[in-house]
Amino acid sequence: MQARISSELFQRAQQRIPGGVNSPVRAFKAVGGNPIFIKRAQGSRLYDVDGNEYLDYIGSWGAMILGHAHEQVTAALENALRQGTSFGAPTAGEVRLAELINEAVPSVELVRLVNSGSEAAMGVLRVARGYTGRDKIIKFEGCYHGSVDALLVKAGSGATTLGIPDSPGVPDSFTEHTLLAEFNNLNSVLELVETHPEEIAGIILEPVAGNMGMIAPERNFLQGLRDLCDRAGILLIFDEVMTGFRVDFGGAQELFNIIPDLSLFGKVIGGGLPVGAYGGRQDIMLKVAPAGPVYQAGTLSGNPIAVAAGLATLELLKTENPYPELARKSAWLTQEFQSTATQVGLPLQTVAMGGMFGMFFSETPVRNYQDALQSNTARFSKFFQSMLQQGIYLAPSAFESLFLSTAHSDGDLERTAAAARVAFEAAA
Ligand code: KE4
Repeated sequence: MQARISSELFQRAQQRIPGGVNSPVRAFKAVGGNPIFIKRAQGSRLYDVDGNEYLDYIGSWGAMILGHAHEQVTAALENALRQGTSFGAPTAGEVRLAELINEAVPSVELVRLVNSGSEAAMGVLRVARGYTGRDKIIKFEGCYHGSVDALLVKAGSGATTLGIPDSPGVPDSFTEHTLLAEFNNLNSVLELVETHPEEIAGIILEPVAGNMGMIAPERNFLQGLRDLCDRAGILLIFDEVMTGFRVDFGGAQELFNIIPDLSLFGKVIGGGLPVGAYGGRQDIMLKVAPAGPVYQAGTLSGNPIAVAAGLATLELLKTENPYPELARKSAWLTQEFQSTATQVGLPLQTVAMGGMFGMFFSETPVRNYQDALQSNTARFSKFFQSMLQQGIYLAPSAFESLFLSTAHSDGDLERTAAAARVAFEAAA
């Protein structure tokens, strides 16, 4: 596989950009080799600057659920561009997007648009604390909520990938109110709540963990959190930046029928442009300025171009309801991976939910962050490199999830399963 131009670009990039990339996980540090520079994308495929073609299972980390350069999303963008790109004033599109989010996720009675999932996490912490008058927040080891000081504590995704889950540069005083619990372990949460009565503003989690690899919530875990929050006057906060409009149109909260007090969104709701959002119960969100005193602002929040891409994406998801088909495809592919790995004698754990799926090279089920850290990342790297050489582009880290789009055909999946047979042999 030719990579001359990518290599030259990476050398140049490192002269002017830290690590040569604008987000750490893109640097391939965990899997070895240099990142590939992408020239264009269409449907389920990426095309790099050296003319190589890949089947894409990252989809811009989950945003591109309709595939790349979808004609209706592109048309909406072209139309919006002609009207101007940013006004710093309210537009009808923002109202429609807020209404659509509420239609899909009824628990989101009021929503504030921002520009990234990280910004949404900052906003949601502030309003949770402002509403309850309490300071502490419980998060879970391995869950990732963006590069937010107070939440870069045992954070997943790129922070774990690079071995810096607790980043330097975050003063202890910024994380003294951040309490850590173990995913799928209700007792670890109960202990914290009993130790800090009346002090905890919120419990924030990815309802399906997607940033320590993919880990599903076990039975009663989410309901247990809901009941605990109700008893202790704590706000339940679902970070659905990844799962929102990904595992189902109404997100994980619809799939598991658990209603949080506040939710975060990103990725899909921007259709590939920068959009994040936080929202939830009206009485809580009415605390957000200018309705209330909790301040949060953004020059490009609700940007008309980004909103146009998000609106086109959500309208298509609403009318097409691709989730059963996405679930069928992710289940088929993970079953293929599972049976092939078994034939090769490799212990593999897989999970699939709607348009996202995950895998761990592990003898035992992966229930939490510590289990994930025990998985065989060296074997994952060999698998990743073999798949890449065969034109299949997976997340360059064992601590990420994989994403399907409506553009992935059954033929794409069969090709991926065939490539995996070779890659499992290479990883054995
Ligand atoms: P952004 O600030 O990157 O838009 O969103 C942060 C975020 C918040 N919450 C969840 C559940 C997320 O998955 C993310 C971002 N996800 C990572 C992928 N694991 C983004 C990829 C990257 O960091 O480059």
